[in-house]
Amino acid sequence: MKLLITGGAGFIGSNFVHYWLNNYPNDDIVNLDKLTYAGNLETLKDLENNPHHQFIHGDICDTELVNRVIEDVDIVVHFAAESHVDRSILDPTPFVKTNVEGTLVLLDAALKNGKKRFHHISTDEVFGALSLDQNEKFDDNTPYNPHSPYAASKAGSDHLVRAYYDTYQLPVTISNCTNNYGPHHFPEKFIPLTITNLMEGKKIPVYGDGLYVRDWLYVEDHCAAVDLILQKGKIGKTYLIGGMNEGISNIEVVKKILKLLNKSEDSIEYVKDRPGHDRRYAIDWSTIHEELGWSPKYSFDEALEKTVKWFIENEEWWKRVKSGAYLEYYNKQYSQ
Ligand code: NAD
Ligand code: TDX
Repeated sequence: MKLLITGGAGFIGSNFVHYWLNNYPNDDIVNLDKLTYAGNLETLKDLENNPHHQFIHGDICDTELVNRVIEDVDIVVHFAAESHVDRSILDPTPFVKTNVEGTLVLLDAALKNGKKRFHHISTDEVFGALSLDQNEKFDDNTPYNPHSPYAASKAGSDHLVRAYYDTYQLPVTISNCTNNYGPHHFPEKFIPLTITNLMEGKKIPVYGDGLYVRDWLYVEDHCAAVDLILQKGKIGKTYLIGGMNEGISNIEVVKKILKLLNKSEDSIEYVKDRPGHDRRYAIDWSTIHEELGWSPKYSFDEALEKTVKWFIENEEWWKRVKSGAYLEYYNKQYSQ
């Protein structure tokens, strides 16, 4: 089987490429990635001589290129996106371009090249926010209510994918997943930023009161869920994927990492809140559990420890990421 993976040099895409080639070493992967600030070829170094992995440096908005690379693949797994909420607040334009227009280019190419099987990777942020004082979760019936430009652009892409199924019968599936964490996570996101800042002796910028809640899922568990959807998922269906740790606030996450790294709470610095900050996310993943037999393998404490260990052992990787272009953005984001 031959897969087109978009965004396979980013955090989840690169984990998925490695997951797939470990589990299905005879399959072929074409990895199309624009290498924005978030794409990192160093993450794919170990695959340089693997004849089953072909990297193509290119933009999913490039219609001609996309039509060329999609021609002989069996499945498209679409990860490529602008993915950081704070960046979308500073400038929404690239989010609409890549997340909405880029998805449309891919869908159209998938349709015109023989109705390719298409899996779209999306997020729980399309559903908006839950409150702290209720136990409810996002489920299969939750309506879309995105708040950030990032979430709105992902919602737009989800609607387009569904429209290509309803209108043209393109064989699609969609997954909306909660916050991932794990190896090769770009250190602008909360967990890797916290770990690497502590390792550098810097403060941890905690937004607002720090009581925001995310439903964290180890990236390998996300990859396994997508694998099952590709193998057994019902065409036209959306699957919700989530973690096992509802209720853990950002400040509790920080405290767990402080403990793992043997650091004191003096490193915590409360900073200006994110505008439109969603209070809580939590996903009811009972459908994918009952229908496809998926459940997360890792507890939060176990996989957080694994993640911290990975960052300790791979200092060279994240130090190179944190230098150069990344610092320019970092200073702009935290200058107040
Ligand atoms: P990331 O920012 O780490 O990686 C995105 C990758 O896409 C990068 O390699 C980048 O170079 C590439 N890319 C960006 N624009 C492109 C374009 N126009 N053409 C080709 N490639 C382009 O993102 P991530 O965290 O790995 O997220 C991957 C996907 O998963 C995204 O669709 C995101 O919305 C979704 N998602 C992420 C999370 C999470 O917690 N990170 C949770 C749920 C869903
Ligand atoms: O410096 C920070 N301080 C802080 O308190 C940063 C970067 C974040 N935070 C908070 C904001 C959130 O409540 O931590 C929480 C997690 O923030 P992010 O890592 O930016 O993730 P989030 O905004 O929740 O979105 C992530 O999960 C869903 C991914 O970036 C998205 O791509 C995915 O769709």
